[in-house]
Amino acid sequence: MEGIITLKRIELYLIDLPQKSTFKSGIGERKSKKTILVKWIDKEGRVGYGECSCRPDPFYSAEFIKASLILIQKFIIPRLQPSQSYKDVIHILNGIRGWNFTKSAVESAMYQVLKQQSKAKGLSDYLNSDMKPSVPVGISLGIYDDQAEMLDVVNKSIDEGYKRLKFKISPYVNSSVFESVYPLLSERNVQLSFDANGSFRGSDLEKLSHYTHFETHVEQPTPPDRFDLLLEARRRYPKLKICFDEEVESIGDVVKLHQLGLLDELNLKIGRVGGITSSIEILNYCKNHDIPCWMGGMFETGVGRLQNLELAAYLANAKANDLSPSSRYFVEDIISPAIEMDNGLIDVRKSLESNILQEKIDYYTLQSHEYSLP
Ligand code: OSB
Ligand code: MG
Repeated sequence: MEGIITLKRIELYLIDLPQKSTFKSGIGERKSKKTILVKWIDKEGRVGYGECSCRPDPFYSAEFIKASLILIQKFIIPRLQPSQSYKDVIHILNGIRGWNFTKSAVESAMYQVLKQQSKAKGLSDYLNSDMKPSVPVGISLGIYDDQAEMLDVVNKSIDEGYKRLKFKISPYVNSSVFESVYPLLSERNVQLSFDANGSFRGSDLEKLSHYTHFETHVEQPTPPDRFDLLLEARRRYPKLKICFDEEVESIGDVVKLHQLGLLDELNLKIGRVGGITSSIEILNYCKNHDIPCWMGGMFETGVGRLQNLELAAYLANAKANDLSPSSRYFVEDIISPAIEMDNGLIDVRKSLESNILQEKIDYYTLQSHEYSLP
């Protein structure tokens, strides 16, 4: 990304957006989405929003919402200038080790401003591809204690047109519950996949192998730093297909896992890899090496979701992205119109014309802060 960016004011919002229902995974339960919004206002009055989509606790990544707020206040804002190049800001952000979701929120806010400048190049220049008119959507489903309830959700999701159903799993989930789901999906040409969120350890590899029956990927089977367990699992169960999530935080992680022969597929989350610039580098690497890649999600509000959608629009071969419509998550979203899905597809142009509603942000704000530059 290139260009000069001015900065007049930064506003930070900690908001709490009520969810429609509770979501349970191997990580925990959640009933609402706490998130930080970064609002970048330049000297011309252009406005850009970015979302920090990490969790409110350190159970998915080391970052958590309230700490992100402190990082931005203490270590990012004091280093920003009234005028600087996009690359200068990336350099400042890269000087901070870790904190990818937080850095990504700042980059997205700045990127949304850059996009409004007439000389700015578009993503198609950086990704060497054209924007697709629509993107296919998959749904990420929590762990259900009740099988009848799960089947109900499965049937509903199929009827809504989702292209993929992704089930959260752990060593405590009995893989046989999916035997009845599998035919329902293949009958309707819907893809099945699993997400273990790193829950399988060395003694669970045999249990992990049960998922090879379903001829699909398991996302993040083992804890993020245990590629040794994956090499062992791969040796024992050659049919195991691995998709990475938590373990990939940078281009270096992608190259390492690819060179180890483990990277069958990548779930790319912009926040997890530290922002748009890093995502572009990773997407180009995946394209050059024929590694299937799709956009993941963190149950973002509309602000983060629009950013995910914008990148997803350049993934020519993704079968499904974790990009459910707003109505799946929230009682009401903070963008208008809300993101809608039609038969498993999201209309890119229409959605990207959505407006971010400051009055809704204010309504759901728990805390806000404002910083003006000279
Ligand atoms: O593992 O992909 C994950 C949400 C929060 C933390 C981790 C994950 C997820 C999802 C959400 O699966 C997918 C979505 O936003 O629809
Ligand atoms: Mg995942």
